Amino acid sequence: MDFLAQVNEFEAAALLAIQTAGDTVALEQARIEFLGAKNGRLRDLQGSLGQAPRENKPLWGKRFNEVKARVTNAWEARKAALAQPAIVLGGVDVTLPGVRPELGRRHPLTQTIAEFKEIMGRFGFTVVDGPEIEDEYHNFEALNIPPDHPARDPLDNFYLAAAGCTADTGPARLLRSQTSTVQIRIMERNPPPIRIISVGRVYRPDTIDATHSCMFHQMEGLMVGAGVTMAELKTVLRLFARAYLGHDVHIRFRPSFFPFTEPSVEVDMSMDESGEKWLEIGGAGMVDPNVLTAVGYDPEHVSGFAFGLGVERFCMRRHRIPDIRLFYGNDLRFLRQF
Ligand code: FA5
Repeated sequence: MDFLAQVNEFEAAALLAIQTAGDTVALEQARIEFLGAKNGRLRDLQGSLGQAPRENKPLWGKRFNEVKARVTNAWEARKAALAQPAIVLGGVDVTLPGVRPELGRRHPLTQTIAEFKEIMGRFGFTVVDGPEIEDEYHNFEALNIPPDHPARDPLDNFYLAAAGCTADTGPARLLRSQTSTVQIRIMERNPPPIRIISVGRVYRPDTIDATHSCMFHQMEGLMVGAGVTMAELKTVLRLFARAYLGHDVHIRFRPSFFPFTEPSVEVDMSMDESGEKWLEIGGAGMVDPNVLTAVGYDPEHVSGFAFGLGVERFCMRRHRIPDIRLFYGNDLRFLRQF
């Protein structure tokens, strides 16, 4: 644990012990443990501070002094309070300190999603939402994925088997496997021009590893209008990646295939400066004319681009998070760092 994290932990533990000390004996124990001149934890921290790299000393020292003053004051205040006779009202000792509620914070992915929306908002994209439970028409058919396509294999999707929703008893439903479903829902209901993003959960029975989860988030982008080109797609993705990850990130495009875009690309981001380590962050391309026709647009008059990016992977690169599973483990030692 780094020094500042240790100081934070010390502060929380010391204040809790002092404020909940019910009598002078417990308070003295807390003093010895946390503020004791011989083996107290504050003294240990002071020792670590002494060995800190020079450039960290001003910031760490300031924080150390702040915490030292706060804990010492809390101890003095508690000592004074314990010296007062207890005031018992209706069986409750009103001089006892309350239990301070712990402040929560937003999950790193929630923070990332908010930032994605803010960046894309600056580029003129409006945020829209779509359902997580989808029908086959929006998840596949309208995206030019025919019934015999391997992407529709039940083993590669989470089909819902609730009564009334199975293949035998009614229209099949599934947890959406991509946010591209939202493209269709938006174009069905709105005439061009369109410039939207949609961020949300998607589900796939992928084998879980450091970069794959069976539930993850994608950001879908769609821009349709007269004369929209691939050059604009590449510019938007590059500007977005730089806005979120900084100017040293490199983006590369590899030819690929998606049934609903033509031409299609896969997008990778550089993971370090070596130019050798890349991670796939999304798929993209020019919306296939068949898809435009299916939603009632005229591909002779409008064109568009679409992209779908993996949200977790961006956040992992920004914060150097080595494993996607950390997002979903609910380990407070991880979550407290954001
Ligand atoms: C798609 O999902 C397409 N819908 C993207 C697209 C949109 C193409 C619009 C064209 C037009 P793909 O399956 O490659 O593509 O997933 C996109 C990104 O989601 C991947 O690059 C990766 O960053 C992320 N991703 C995919 N599977 C997982 C997983 N199991 N865990 C975490 N992230 C994943």
